[in-house]
Amino acid sequence: MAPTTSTPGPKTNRIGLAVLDYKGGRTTLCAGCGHNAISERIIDAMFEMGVPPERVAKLSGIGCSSKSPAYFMGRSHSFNAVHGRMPSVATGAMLANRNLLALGVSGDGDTASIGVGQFVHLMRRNLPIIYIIEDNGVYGLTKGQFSATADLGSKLKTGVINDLPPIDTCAMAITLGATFVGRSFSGDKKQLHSMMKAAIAHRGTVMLDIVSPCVTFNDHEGSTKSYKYMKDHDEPLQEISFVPAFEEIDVEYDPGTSIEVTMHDGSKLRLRKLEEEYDPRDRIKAITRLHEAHEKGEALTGVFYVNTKAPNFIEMLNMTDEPLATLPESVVRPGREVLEQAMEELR
Ligand SMILES: Cc1ncc(C[n+]2csc(CCOP(=O)(O)OP(=O)(O)O)c2C)c(N)n1
Ligand code: SF4
Ligand SMILES: [Mg+2]
Repeated sequence: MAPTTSTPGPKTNRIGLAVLDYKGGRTTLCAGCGHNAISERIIDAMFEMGVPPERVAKLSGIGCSSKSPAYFMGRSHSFNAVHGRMPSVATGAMLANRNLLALGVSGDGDTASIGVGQFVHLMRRNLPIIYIIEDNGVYGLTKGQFSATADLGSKLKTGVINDLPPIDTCAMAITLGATFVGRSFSGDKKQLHSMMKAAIAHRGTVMLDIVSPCVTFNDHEGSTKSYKYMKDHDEPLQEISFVPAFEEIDVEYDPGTSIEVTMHDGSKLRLRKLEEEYDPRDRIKAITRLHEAHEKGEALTGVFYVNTKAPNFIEMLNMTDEPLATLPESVVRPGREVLEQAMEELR
């Protein structure tokens, strides 16, 4: 009789889930769209970090990018807000339940055009959220008009040239108060993967601008957000590696060539410097370096700024440890006597 062999089951993470538990619906985006690759990196990072899907609140606005939360983490909470208005919904969700892990997915149009007013106020609050801009320089969903992140001089398929300067969402986020700011490229699997894992470990506003080519409307010669342009011009500031708190740190880091940042949960973000002088803990230098990149026409990527010391919005508001959403009504909704007493005090 042939010996019986047991077939190994799927690989599971530290909370016993398989990668399948982090998947979502089948994508309806164009084949090759950068947004699909970003969804894959989110799935991988959440799986490897062992994040319970039910703890995650996916939030988005309107656009192809904002549709993408339907294509990952189907077991998580999800809210598709009005165009450019996701930040206020995300703020409300986090104030109601501070134990959630908020993951905002937006587009360059959703953020830097119609949503810029909400975006700036989100950045200055340091709300715990991972805010991703899937940046293709155009409004993909409405057939490819330039957005406010399109570079000066870049060309549409129709030959139209962009004659306005771009908004650098990273420089803006750092200036306003976001505490983890980086730029990556949907085609750079390794860099994006480490950046996503570090983002999950951060308890403040993470703003990641991820260049994500639109293969249908902005992937031609003359575009600065195409696959070819990014492959030819991508200049990373660091080699990024991330060691989660639940894994043992086996290799010593060399402070001469690397910077190690301890994240809120004890994980380590290691940045092997490719530019000797660059220190992502220096806010002023980070802003200066981004402005220099514009002057030189560089497509700079990497972790531009990280600050794990600043208080986040939940801490600043001095909120109760127990989320408002799970407190009993008798506590969150004081009775008539309390209201009358408050009115009396105002007289
Ligand atoms: C209030 C409002 N104005 C305009 C639109 C039309 N609209 C839908 S998506 C979009 C732009 C989306 O661009 P982006 O955020 O860059 O997403 P992408 O499709 O490129 O991923 C626009 C202008 C809308 N849906 N609602
Ligand atoms: S139109 Fe562009 S942004 Fe939208 S799904 Fe297609 S490739 Fe992606
Ligand atoms: Mg876009």
